[in-house]
Parts: sequence; C-alpha cells; structure tokens
Amino acid sequence: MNKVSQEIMGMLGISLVLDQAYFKDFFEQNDSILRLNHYPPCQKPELTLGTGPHTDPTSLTILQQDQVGGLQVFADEKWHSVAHIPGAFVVNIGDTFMALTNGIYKSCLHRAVVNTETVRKSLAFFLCPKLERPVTPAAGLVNAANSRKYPDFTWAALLEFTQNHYRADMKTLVAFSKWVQEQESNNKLIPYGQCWALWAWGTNKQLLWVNKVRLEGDK
Ligand SMILES: O=C(O)CCC(=O)C(=O)O
Repeated sequence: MNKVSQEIMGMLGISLVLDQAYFKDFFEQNDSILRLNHYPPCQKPELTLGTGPHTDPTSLTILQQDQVGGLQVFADEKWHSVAHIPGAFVVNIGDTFMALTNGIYKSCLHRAVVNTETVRKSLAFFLCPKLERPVTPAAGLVNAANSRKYPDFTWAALLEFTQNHYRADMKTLVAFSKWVQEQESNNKLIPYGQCWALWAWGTNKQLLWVNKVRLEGDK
C-alpha cells in the first residue's frame, strides 16, 4: 500500500508541475494508518449511516470495498454510489493533501450506507505524513492568483484535533485552521514531535499527561 501510494504521489506531483519526487520525498517517511471497517446489517438503514459524511483528514486514502457496496461520494450537489469493481481500489484525496497543494486538489466528501441484509466490510489505507513533519504547501503553489489558504500544521496536531476535539465532517480543515490560530493567539503549544511519538505508541492517559507537562512548561 505504501508503494502504491508513493507511485500515486509521483503522478500527483507531475500533475502540479512539481518534481515527480516532490511528494514522494515528503511521504517517504510516514505515519500511515490501516483500518478495517465492519458494517453489520441494519433493520432501518434509512434512519442511520454506516459512516457519516466526511472528508478524510489524512492525505490519500486507498480503499478496498467488498462486493456489497455502500460507499457514496458527493459531487454535483448529490450523492453517487461507487460501484464495487473487482480488483480495483478507490482512491480519495484527503484534507492534508488539500493543504499541501494550497487547495488546488480538493478532499473528497464521502459516506458509507448500510443495508438490511448483508454485512459489509471495507479496508482503508490512509497515507499520512510523519507526525511532526510541517505540512506547508510547495512554494510554486502559492501565488497572487492562489493566495495561502491554510496555516502550517503537523499531522500530529490534526490527528489530535480530529480524535479529541472535532469529529471529522465536510468542514474539518476550515475548523482546524481556526483552532490552530486560536491556539497560537492564546500562546498554547500545539503538541508535536517527541511527545506525539509517545502518544502514537501509548495510551490516551499518556497523551493527557504529556500535554499537561508541555503546557505547564510553557508558562
Ligand atoms: O467503508 C467505506 O467505504 C468508507 C470508509 C470511510 O470513509 C473511512 O473509513 O473513513
């Protein structure tokens, strides 16, 4: 999956007239995530969703859905079902890649619906930057016609935001940008670096403890 995502990153770099290696290098070291989703049948599928509407906060998603189907994307003001094609993956742009391209590539709004009869499973690989690596757009993608859209951030901070402060939806990146600016104007440290490496391997308990230490140290 890592290799496939790196190949896609090479092509995305070319499409933006950047060096083919630009995004490959950026993601060469990464803190990616693999998730298995299991959706049991539901007696009243019209009253619920398997996964609510959201864009992925990550950079690139490579998704394998089974033959049951259920993935939908929002385009041209309506939801479209994404058919299961044997042997094919679904590839989505995520919010972090949108920020890396200064909004030129847009993250994809999607959801998953359930049905009354059949269990559905999907397997998602989320390409993410290394936790503490600054996410900032390539210089060539910021200009008079396309001014800077989002503040610099780290994947560690966006992960913290979407796990502990905000449930990912269609406005995550806008809400996160506001949160980053608020944290900065309140002189609060946004966690990054070593502390987050600890969190990545530890538990939420460790996370709270580490944050407390950092915030007190900042006074
Ligand atoms: O199960 C699916 O098809 C979509 C899953 C999804 O959107 C997610 O895991 O973020």
